[in-house]
Order: sequence, then C-alpha cells, then structure tokens
Amino acid sequence: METKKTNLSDYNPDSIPSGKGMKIGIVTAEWNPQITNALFKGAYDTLIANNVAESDITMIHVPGSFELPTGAATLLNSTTEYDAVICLGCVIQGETRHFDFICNAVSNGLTNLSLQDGRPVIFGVLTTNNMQQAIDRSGGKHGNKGVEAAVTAIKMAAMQKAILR
Ligand code: RBF
Repeated sequence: METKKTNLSDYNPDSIPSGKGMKIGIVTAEWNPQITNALFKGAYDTLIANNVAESDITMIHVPGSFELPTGAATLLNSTTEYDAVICLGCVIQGETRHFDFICNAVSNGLTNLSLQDGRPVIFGVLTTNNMQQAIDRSGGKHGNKGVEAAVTAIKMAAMQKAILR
C-alpha cells in the first residue's frame, strides 16, 4: 500500500496486475501541449510496459481540461467496452479565477462520470502554481503523473474484473 509518494513515476511492477486484455481510453487536453504530450507518453509507455496491447489503447484529444469529462463520456458511451479511461491535462494557476473554475469543474465532472458509469475514470490532471512545477511532474524531478495515472487505471480495472466479472 502506498502511504507516501516521493516520485510520481515510482511503482513496484510486481505489485500491479497485468494489463493483458484490458481496453483503455486516453483523453488528452491540448492546453499546455508540451506538458500534456509528456503525460501522454508516460501513460502510454506504462500501459505497454504492463502488457496492455497497442490495439487496445484509444487516444483522443479535447481542447482544454474543462472538456475532459465530455471526452471521457464520449469514449464510455461508445460501442468499445473500455475497462478504464485516463484523462490527462495541465491547469496552471494564472491571474484569473479560471484556475479554480476549471479545476473544480474537471475534478467534479470526472468523479461524477465515474460514479454514474461505474467504470474507472482516472484524474491525470496537473494543477500547479507555475510551469516549472508542471515540468517537474511530467517527466521531471518529481516523475510523471501520466505514469501514475496509467498504474491507477490498471489497478482499478483489475479490481473491477475480479469483483464484477
Ligand atoms: N485549459 C487547460 O487545460 N489548462 C489551463 O491552464 C487553461 N487555462 C485557461 C485560462 C483561460 C483564461 C481560459 C479562457 C481557458 C483556459 N483553459 C485551460 C481552457 C479550458 O479548459 C477550456 O478549454 C476553455 O475554457 C473552453 O473554451
């Protein structure tokens, strides 16, 4: 069990189930693309490293983090039976109150969607004070939140497969 996380990319490969046969959707926001592309790479590589087949991963883009819940809902409502959807975004605190509105909307939206649908919708969104903090958490000194999001998706999908199917 994790009690303290020092690096977002740290996980024990032996402690997570195989992703073989899992269908995973990834929704990536286009705002702050240098960060969200790095989050995507972290998530994608982690899924592949844990036996999720390339053909079982679907990636879509949405304009900003605010649209992540709608992007995730679109995948969950499609004919493909996803086992989990990972949402990746980066919201950086600015001069306006947009930061709070966007962060609240996306966290509530993803939580509500996951509870309504029943399947895991993973919050892979960086909410930082500045660009440096985002760089540090998208493959920099604090690891990559995309890696953490992919590990969470596999763990949650495996938990549901064990109990529901
Ligand atoms: N989207 C993000 O994913 N990250 C941001 O840091 C971000 N900042 C924004 C700041 C302002 C002033 C505005 C207007 C939008 C921002 N968005 C951001 C985009 C937002 O998520 C959404 O795509 C748009 O508001 C839709 O028009």
